[in-house]
Amino acid sequence: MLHKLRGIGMEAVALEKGDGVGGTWYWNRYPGARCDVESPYYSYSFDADLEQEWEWTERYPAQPELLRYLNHVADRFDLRKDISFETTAVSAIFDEVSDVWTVTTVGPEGGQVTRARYCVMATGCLSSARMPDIPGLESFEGNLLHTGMWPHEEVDFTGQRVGVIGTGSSGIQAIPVIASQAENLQVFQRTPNFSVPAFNGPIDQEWVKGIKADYPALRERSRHTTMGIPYQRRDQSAMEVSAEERQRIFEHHWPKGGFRISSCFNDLIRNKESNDALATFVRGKIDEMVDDPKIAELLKPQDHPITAKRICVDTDYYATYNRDNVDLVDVKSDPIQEITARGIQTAGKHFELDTIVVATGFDAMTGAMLRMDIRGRGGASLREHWDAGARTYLGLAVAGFPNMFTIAGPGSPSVLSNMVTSIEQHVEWIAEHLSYLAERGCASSEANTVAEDEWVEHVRELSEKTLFPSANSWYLGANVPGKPRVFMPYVGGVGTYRAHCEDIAARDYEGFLIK
Ligand code: N01
Repeated sequence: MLHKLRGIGMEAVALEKGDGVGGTWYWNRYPGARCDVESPYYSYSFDADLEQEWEWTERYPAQPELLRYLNHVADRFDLRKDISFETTAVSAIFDEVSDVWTVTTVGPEGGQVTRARYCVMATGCLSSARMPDIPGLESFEGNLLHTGMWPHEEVDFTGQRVGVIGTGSSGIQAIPVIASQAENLQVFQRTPNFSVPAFNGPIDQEWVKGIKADYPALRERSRHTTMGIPYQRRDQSAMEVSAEERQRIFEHHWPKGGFRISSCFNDLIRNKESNDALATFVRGKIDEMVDDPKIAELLKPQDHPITAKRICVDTDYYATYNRDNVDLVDVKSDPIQEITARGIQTAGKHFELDTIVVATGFDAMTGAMLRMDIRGRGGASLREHWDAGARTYLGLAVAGFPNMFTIAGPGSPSVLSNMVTSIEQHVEWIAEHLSYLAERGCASSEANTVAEDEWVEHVRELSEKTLFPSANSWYLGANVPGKPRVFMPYVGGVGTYRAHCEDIAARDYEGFLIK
């Protein structure tokens, strides 16, 4: 966004809480942290030289490599000089008379104030890490680590008794690596998740060569897909083929790794029968990978449709339970009661631990913005506006909050997609919109309430045509006690969404009040 704003001749400053760039890849330094989108696709497309010159080493990039890439981008485009690091925004207040935002920050120099006509919230969807509400958490005398706030120094688990709480993507990635170091690992699982192997490895140079030769076309294709990744989705229902053919197709896609399995039919997230077929197939794979049938049973999700929570992409996750130093503790039947000075107390047992790794996730999609006191027209607060669930127009703007734009905000495909594709689309759309305002000498743009209401309704209606809302996921806010249950991402796909945004722009930003 900063680079793009400079490109359209605007002056911009970025406020960043961390002491370096990288966002997700700056904070999530836990062992095994890795992207679930293949590296050549999980990269910026805005600069042809950058995409040609950067060399990825692994098919799925690990956190250190992604952080190197993002630092490289920051240096290459000389971004740091306009980034204020270690600067946490605590409030953003809009002044209706001057049409200017005042952002108050705290940083090493104490409190400061930044004034700007436009305020772009690039605050992230999974950037507000949540500690679980378990009594006694602060009394633990060992090492307590959250995957989303991982220390910068290397953590060595050698010789340690380690407990991991949580088996979402973060836990599933960290568990095999911790197990390979620790003396003993206890995994505290409340709800199993579906995970598929990445089949990661060193990147195939021939494959990359092909991609680099065809980058413009591949990028363009990605922009019009459902997920923002240029996979070909089979245009057929899983129920249109015989059971044998279905099995053959699932088997064919499985070794391709990661999300490719969810592209093998076109109705897996819409048709319960098709979804059940894939879920049964993956449960069968868990049986094949886990030696102890009782453990395999505990690891099989039964409570939600597959892909209704973001499917996890792992390396050796299920096989880790075949190790002698790893135990699975089913905290659904034996709930965690408290954390003690020396470990974890469940209803039935006390587990002595040196380190507890908390992989319990985030206050997703709205958490980072709602931590700030954001006030729009008439001093109205965003917390109140979103009291019954996030409301946006296009996931890009909020009625009553003029000149504020959100990147990958609720109501846009964001977390259901390749984030880089979605982020770039929002950056381009916002920059074009700001250029449009500048060309016309306008000082203010605001989503109107009717357009926002209609978009919120459209996002809800679309989600209800799918199986997504039937899972207790963070997409719905279900992981945060008291958070309103509203399905936040737009399920219509990156391509359809982009066309819609472009159409709104072509119609002189219909739904926006511009003056
Ligand atoms: O968090 P989660 P995450 N006691 O919310 C459990 C992205 N990501 O950090 O379901 C016991 O998914 C909770 O159990 P339950 C990706 O989009 C991507 O793992 O509430 N357990 C669940 O098992 C992902 O979806 C990558 O019963 C408790 C876990 O903690 C998103 O980030 C890698 C508990 C939380 O799972 C979030 O993933 C990592 C308690 N009190 C993350 N409270 C890539 O691969 C919670 N849990 C790119």
